[in-house]
Amino acid sequence: MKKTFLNLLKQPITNSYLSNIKSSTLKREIFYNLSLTFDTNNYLVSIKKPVNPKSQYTDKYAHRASESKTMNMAFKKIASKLKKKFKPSLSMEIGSNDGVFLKNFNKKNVVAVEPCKNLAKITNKKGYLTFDKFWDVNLANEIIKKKGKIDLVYSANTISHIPNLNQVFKAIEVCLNKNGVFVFEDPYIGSVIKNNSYDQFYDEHVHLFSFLSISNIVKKNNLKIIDVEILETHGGSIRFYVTKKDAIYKSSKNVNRIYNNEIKNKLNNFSTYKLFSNRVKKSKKNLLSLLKNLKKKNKKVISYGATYKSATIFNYCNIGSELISFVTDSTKNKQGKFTPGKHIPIKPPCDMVKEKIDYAFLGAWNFVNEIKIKEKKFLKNGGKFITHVPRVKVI
Ligand code: JHZ
Repeated sequence: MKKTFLNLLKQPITNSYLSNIKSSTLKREIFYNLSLTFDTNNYLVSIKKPVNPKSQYTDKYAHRASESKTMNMAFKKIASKLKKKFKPSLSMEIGSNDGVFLKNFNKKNVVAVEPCKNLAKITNKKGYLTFDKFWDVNLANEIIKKKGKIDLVYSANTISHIPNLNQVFKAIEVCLNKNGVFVFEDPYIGSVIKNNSYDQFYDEHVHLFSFLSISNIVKKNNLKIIDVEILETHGGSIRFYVTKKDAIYKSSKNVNRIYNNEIKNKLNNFSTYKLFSNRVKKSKKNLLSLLKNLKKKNKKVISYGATYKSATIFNYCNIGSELISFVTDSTKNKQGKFTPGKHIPIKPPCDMVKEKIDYAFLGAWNFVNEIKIKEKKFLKNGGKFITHVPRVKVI
């Protein structure tokens, strides 16, 4: 049974950065209700009524995974680890974005799946065979017909975006070699609960995974988890290593360790999610009171990183340009646009000292270390960052 534990109110599609705020443009903006459910049967956390993927993964997809140094390094590291460990002849990535992971592979030995046509064009142009379609059994069959069965499938921040998980794993079962491995990583619900990072809930994150929920779903599809890791990436992610049920691999010790940890933290218990939802309400209250106080004191506050995550915060807390003057972002195709729902202007990175900025809310709090290094001058001149994780505070 699916039980609702959190209502994050009316939310826009996060990828819909607006080019202007004319009333005719605003009329076309799509909103939906962001309610989160916990499935008492398989322990999966999901959006109650997901948005149609066709209105999300368009040919105007904005996010570029290669915009942060941290992620470039993380993808390089995992690519080299996987190549060493599994020695794949043929690899595939699902959700290849702008090729930040692919670039670590020889073009002949890897194929990619990316339904956003503007992104698929980028990697195709670079010489990586990219299928601009949604991942499903039909596509899996089309790919193996062309390239043969696959030794290594990798996917980062994509599987949690797909409503029908049974279809995902069925397609994996179809395309993997006998001893092939499927490695995927997505934000971890355990970290969201611990860090109060409720902004990990937005239209694209249809599910947030735990070990418990994924082990239930893979079992149903004749697959098994052979290893699992908890990562620092994006403020807390979980990485799974999945193979066919009869593959040669034995399960790593991490499997039991993480299972026990999740039981200890009651990730199989609805009350954990209800308590979390109370903390979210408190976080909203505290953030609004901090920003309103700063406004009273005539402080100039901006937001750093026009993240999809921050769309949830601004829309849930009702924060617009009366509290946040503008948002800065290094992604060229977000600049000059307006944030979804609350329509705050997005500008390119600026000299925060010259612009006399007093505070910057960390929309990209997951890259706090990288940003602190970049904005040394701002910090040295008395500038301060604001975060809401794990609680609302000035840092
Ligand atoms: P970042 C997107 O979410 C969408 P977002 C998606 N659904 C997902 O799962 C995650 O990515 C992985 C900018 N920036 O990665 C770049 C600076 O301006 O936290 C990005 O626009 N200066 C696929 O948007 C944004 O911040 C900087 O110094 O929540 C970061 O977005 C740095 C480091 C980043 O993901």
